[in-house]
Amino acid sequence: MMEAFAARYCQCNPGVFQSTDTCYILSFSIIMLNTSLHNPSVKDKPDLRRFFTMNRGIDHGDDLSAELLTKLYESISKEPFKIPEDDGNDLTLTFFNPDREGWLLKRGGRVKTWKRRWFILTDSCLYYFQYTSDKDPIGIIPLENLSVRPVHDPTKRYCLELSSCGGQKVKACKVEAGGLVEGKHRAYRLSAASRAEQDGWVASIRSSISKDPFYDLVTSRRRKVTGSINSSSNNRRRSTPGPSSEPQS
Ligand code: 4IP
Repeated sequence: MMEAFAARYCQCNPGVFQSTDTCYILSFSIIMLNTSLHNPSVKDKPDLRRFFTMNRGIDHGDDLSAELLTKLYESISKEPFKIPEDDGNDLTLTFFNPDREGWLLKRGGRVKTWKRRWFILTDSCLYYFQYTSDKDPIGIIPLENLSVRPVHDPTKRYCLELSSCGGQKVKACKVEAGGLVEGKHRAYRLSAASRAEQDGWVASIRSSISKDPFYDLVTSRRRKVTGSINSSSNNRRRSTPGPSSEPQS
């Protein structure tokens, strides 16, 4: 498997390594680094310098670039990679070939903290995860009847906001230890890394938003009913004589 991976990687990324063997050796080295850094039973954690030493001369006697090794080291130390277990109940296929995926900052619902989350847009839903390798999302936002627009935020750049068309709370859910709970956002505010990504997300989300005509019907009925209740209670207030006009007994 590792040989096949190395061969395919070099085919898709010509010029990165001098031979497929380099890629093959580096892949094992990355797996070892992943285990050493994230397995709690490994007490002696290698630092970047040790990772450099481990990989000395692996590119046909040459060293790989310090930039590549540093990026790999930082990426693995920030996020362990996991090999998904097949429990027969996994969503991997759902997230295969998404419409869009990438890192975004997300502002919390009640507590307005910003968290870096991995977002996947697929099947008219937006899913967010803590890590790219997580099988289960933290949250799911169905895009039906939502709208998206770029917004200005005083603290973050390249923001976009998802809100419901009728101004109600956005229907979404979160996966917590006890099971699924309802999301608490009036609007989801997200921040992208660049103007191009902001535009890309707005366009992709916009084209994934589906409209349920039944929803519009219910919203307009609800408005009508609320409107007529308000106007009849106003009328009643107007026609009810105030205390000063009450007949004197
Ligand atoms: C949390 O803040 C995180 O921002 C949550 O994001 C967010 O949930 C919470 O919003 C917010 O209170 P702290 O971690 O600082 O407590 P995440 O779940 O991605 O970690 P959302 O709904 O945005 O996922 P509320 O509304 O659940 O409080």
